[in-house]
This record gives sequence, structure tokens and C-alpha cells, in this order.
Amino acid sequence: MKVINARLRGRTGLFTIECVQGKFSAISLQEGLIHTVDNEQIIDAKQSLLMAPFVEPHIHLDYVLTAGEPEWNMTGTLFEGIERWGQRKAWVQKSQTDQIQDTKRRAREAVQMLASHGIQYVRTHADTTDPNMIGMQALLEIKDEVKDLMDIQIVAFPQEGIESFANGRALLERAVQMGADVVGGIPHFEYTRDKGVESVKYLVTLAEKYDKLIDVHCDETDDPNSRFLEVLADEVLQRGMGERTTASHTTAMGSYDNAYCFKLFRLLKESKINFISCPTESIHLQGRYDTYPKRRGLTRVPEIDAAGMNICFAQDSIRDPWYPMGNGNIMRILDAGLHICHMLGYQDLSRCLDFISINGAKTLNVLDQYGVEIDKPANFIILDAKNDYEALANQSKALLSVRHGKIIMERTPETACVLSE
Ligand code: 17E
Ligand code: FE2
Repeated sequence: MKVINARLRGRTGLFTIECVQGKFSAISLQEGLIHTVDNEQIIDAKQSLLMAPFVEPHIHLDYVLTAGEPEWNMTGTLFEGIERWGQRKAWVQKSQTDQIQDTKRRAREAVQMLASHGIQYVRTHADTTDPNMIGMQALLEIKDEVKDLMDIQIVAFPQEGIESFANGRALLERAVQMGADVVGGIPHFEYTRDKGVESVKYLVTLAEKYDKLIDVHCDETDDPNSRFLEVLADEVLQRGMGERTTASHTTAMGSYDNAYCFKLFRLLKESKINFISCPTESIHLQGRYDTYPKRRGLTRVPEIDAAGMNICFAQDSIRDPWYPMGNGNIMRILDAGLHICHMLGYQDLSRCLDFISINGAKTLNVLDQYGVEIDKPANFIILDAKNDYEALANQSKALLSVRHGKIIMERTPETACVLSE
């Protein structure tokens, strides 16, 4: 496969990219524009941006497309979301639906949405607070079924707690033995501060024992006293597991006082942990107990980024008990995130795609196989834009997605013709 007339991020000029046996074999600067040759083997990028695929680092594929089943989340809070999901678990059990098939059908639909937006790397959570392990079983099957479209990592995620749910610890370990890639937790939801701390220690020990990555739903609350991030960072720093660890949400950081947060940053930087912010989810779920002024309820994205730490954006939900919107388009999330975080300065605009590509890949620990570089897997997208700024401003979509040198998605560019008198 050969692509001509492609722009690359961070480089000037037009490039020809060649792939052999599923890998990038040549990347060469052209003298100028190559006029289209009539050859079906050659793809003309028409001066659009060719880049590594988008990354969706935090989504719940077992929850997707369940909003309103059997009831809608009326308060818009995290806690009602958890309650509604618990209600759905009981409801589908009673209805004699084949739960594995139901979960696989919904996850498959979401995978199509993600793939159609140029996403090829996904980290999904699977609820382990279910003695039947429906989410785990279904997503393990889906991971294998769709491997030609995307790489999926599965997080063993104890939605209703490790210490505060019956057999929470054993269920989490079982999910790891079943084949989870990542160990999760939810310390801010545990009944007490002490149980939250215990849960973090337990999950880190479990990840170390089985040599797994870590991704914790951490301090997803507006409560400024929710301080499990420091516990997580310290635990993984001591064990040298920081780069393999992710703190998702950390929305309480948006409510910490500056003196505490300044002190915390020293530990965070030293620990080298990764961060994920889910801006649409957090702007929707947080701030719910405020009148006015109403807080935004996001973590400190620009400050984490400016301090040299790794942070990326994610969707979290597609129409589930927590969040009724979503369509797989991570460009929408980037757009919302940059607005909410006051990140529309030119410097941010000109590298904004980092937050949904390379930073996500770093979080997933897949950098060894990610990027448009010779000898790496020929996984890439062509965006309907010339650069980051234009992609964001136009909410550009991926026109083509190529994986191991094969086209897996093609989109016909949308055109509108405005008629004037
Ligand atoms: N579960 C959770 O604890 N928090 C969320 N934002 C979602 C599920 C979507
Ligand atoms: Fe989540």
C-alpha cells in the first residue's frame, strides 16, 4: 500500500508513506504535490493529515446503549447512575434475556461507532461486582471477535466497590484470572475513608501479583476531601508501577484548595502516573449539588499537562445510566474538553489532537507499536483536515482508517452546497 500527498503532524511538506506486510516501510518527503496517478493501489491523501489512529482510553462497553432500561437517571448524579445500573442488572436477570448475548450485541454496536471515527485502541471497563461475570465474559469474547478492527484492553472494574460489596476482593481477582489486562477500583464509593484506602492497597497488590496495568476510577466526586489519588500515587511510586498506572476522572482535584494541590503535584510528578479526563461525562455528572456559581467538576487538565504529566481525554459512556448522549466520536469530546478547560489558546489548538491520540496511547502503554514510524504496525487514519486546529474547528472526521496495512473504514466526505439567489 502506498499513500501520496499526505501531511504529517509536526512536519512541513507532503509525504509518501509506504507499507509492506502490515508495517510502515518508507516515509519520504515529496518534492511537491504529486498529481494523481490513475492507480488503484495508490491512495491520494489530497494534502490531508495522516496520523496514528485515535485512542479511546476509557469507555464502559458493558454499559453502552442501556440508558432508560428500565428507568432513566433523573438526578444526573454518579450515585443515581450506579443505582440505575444495579437496577438493570436485577431487571435483565429476571427477564431471562441471554445477558451475554445482550452485552455482546450492544458492545458490537459501540465498536462500530468507535471504528467509524478512526479509533483503533480502546480501554474498556467491565463490571466485576456481578457474581455471573457477564460483562467480563462478553467483553473477552468481543475483544477477540473485533481484533481486526481494534486492540481492546479490559479493566476489571468493581463498580459497587471492593471492600463494600459482598466478595468484592474475590470477584476482582477472578476477573483478573479470567483475562483482564488492567485492575481497577472505585475508592471514593467505598463506605469509609479507611475502606477506600484498603481498596487501593488491595488492587495495587493484585496488579503487582499478576503483572497487570492499573486504572482506577479515582475521586470521581466534587468532594474536596476525597483524597485517594495521593494514596494511589504513593502506592505505585513505592513499587515502581507509576507509568503502568492511570488515575481516571480525579474530578475532586477541581475542588481541592490550591495549597493542597500544589503539594500533591510533587508526588504525582514523581510517581509518573497517567491521567484520563472524561469532560462530557464530568460536566454532566459533577456540580450537581451546587446552586450558583456551579463548578465545572473536571480535574486540572491544563495544569497537569503544563507540569509535564501525561493526560488524555475519553468518552466514558455511550447512552448509559450515567450519560444519555454519545456516538463514538472522540472529536466531540476533545471539543468539549478544550472549551471546559480553557484550552483554546493557540498553543493548545495547534497540538490538540495529542489528547485523543499519542497521550492516550501512552496511557495504554502501547507506544512501542503506536505512531507513523518505519517498522511499526501500519495503523493510521487520514483526517478530513490539514492540521490539528482545522480538525478541531471543523469537527473533522476520519476519512480512512488503515490497520496492519488494510483499509478497515472508508468515509465519503460530506459536502453541502449552499444556494444563493
Ligand atoms: N461508572 C462510574 O463509576 N462512573 C462513571 N462515570 C461511569 C460508570 C460511566
Ligand atoms: Fe468510567
